[in-house]
Amino acid sequence: MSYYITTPIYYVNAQPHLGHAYTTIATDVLARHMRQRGEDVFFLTGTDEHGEPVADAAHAQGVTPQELADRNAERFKALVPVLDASNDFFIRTTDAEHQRRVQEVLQRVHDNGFTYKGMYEGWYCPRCADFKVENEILEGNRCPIHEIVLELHQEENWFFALSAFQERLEALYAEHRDFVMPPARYNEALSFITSGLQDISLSRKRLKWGVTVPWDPEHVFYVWFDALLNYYTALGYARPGEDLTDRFWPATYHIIGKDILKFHTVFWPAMLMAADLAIPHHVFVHGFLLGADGRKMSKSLGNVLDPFQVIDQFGTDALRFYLMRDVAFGADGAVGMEAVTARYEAELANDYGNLASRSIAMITRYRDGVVPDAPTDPALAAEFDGLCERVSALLDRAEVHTALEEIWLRIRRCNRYVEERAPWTLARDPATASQLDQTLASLAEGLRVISVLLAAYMPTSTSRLLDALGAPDTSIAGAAFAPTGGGRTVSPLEPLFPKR
Ligand code: ME8
Repeated sequence: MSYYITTPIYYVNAQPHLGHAYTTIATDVLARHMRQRGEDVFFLTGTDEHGEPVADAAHAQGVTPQELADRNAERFKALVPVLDASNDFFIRTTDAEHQRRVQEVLQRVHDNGFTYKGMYEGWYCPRCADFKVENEILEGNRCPIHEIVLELHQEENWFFALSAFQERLEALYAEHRDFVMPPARYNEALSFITSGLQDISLSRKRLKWGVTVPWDPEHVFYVWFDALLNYYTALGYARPGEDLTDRFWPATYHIIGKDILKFHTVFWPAMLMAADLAIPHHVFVHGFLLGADGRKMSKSLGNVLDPFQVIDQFGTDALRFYLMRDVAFGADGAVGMEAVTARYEAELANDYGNLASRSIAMITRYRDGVVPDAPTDPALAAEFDGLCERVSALLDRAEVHTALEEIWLRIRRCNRYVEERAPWTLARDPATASQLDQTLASLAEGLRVISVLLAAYMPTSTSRLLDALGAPDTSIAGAAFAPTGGGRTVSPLEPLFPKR
């Protein structure tokens, strides 16, 4: 089965920050998990480089928009391997191939009769690249986000006939209740639609930094149309000489933050309908990471969690784990360095790291480093019954947080098992040798299954551990608890999560 998953493409007028890392990591967990299941996966991320904010930022810095885009796109590109994200392609909307395909698709929208020329007058925020409607405008005609004074713009635009898609969008939502997830976001998007759709600007005349409108070259496309199409255009040129569109379109999942819901759940499917293209299966909308004080993260409030600092201190796996563990996927959540440290110590070092090191140490000490080829304990095996299926089903719905909790419960169960069985006591009496064999075989097996399931979350640590267990295979078929220990030889393991 093909599985095509995307992150938003990030604006190059700012620096990469934790919010970007969060979406990219969650998307990567899903992509890696699906690869473990043997699915045909394509994972896309990239940068959004056109539009007024970029042109303005470049102007302020005395460089061309292309120079600014080139410089900042590199920063976003460099972040991907730092996060250990396994994307298959990195798209930049300034790629010539992307721009050509944007023109092709939107020409079709035009030919299909869904565009018209009109006069637009409204209050415009250049930083948002957005016209504000009445109920959004702050006192003194200011932008609700940037608080700068809005500009009254009157200009000739091409319009996209969004209102023509009211009924088809309502039908889409009625037939596909999981088009937008989680359900609260589905309701939000649907109520936006049912409250009545207005046509939207498709082009800008004043601006030069964008994709030229092919049927009216004095205009460039409004940046959101150019940006959304990245999900489609990338498949056409990600692999030189090969067109992946038929193999991967429509996308399985767009993972986005709640700030860009309207664009992905209303404008985007309408645009695809207008171009006779298939609609993606799901848009998963996650919440916002907040400062530890529960307020919006901002440098001036001093409550920003810096992903690079977490990585320097605790490692990439710890950042990935922390973000998937501490914030329910879909909800807002406060994050901070104290919580990172607490989870690192209690859960990574103590729960998982300790289970790994003591299991391997006991196999080494009591059985010369060989996992006994003895029957595993049916009581412990029962605790793993259906686990792989449950985790898979949760990740089918992009529930990265709940799936991780399922896995963690088994880590805690295995630690209790060690205490219950007290292998150090069993080792003292030759009469309990077979019980010790069973205990060690069961622990090795539990640890192996857990690590296969955790591999999508923490690829580096799990791979070290699985290598030490002599069982490096991470395919999902291996996530079933085996009836015997297997007789594999273990090797020494440096602490996975050393004290910091
Ligand atoms: O909106 N918490 O780009 P952008 C969680 N270019 N996620 C956050 C976050 C936070 N505090 N802050 C940002 C754009 N994000 C457009 C998208 S797509 C066709 C075009 C994440 O650089 C989250 O995924 O502002 C959010 O949707 C995205 O970054 C916005 O990135």
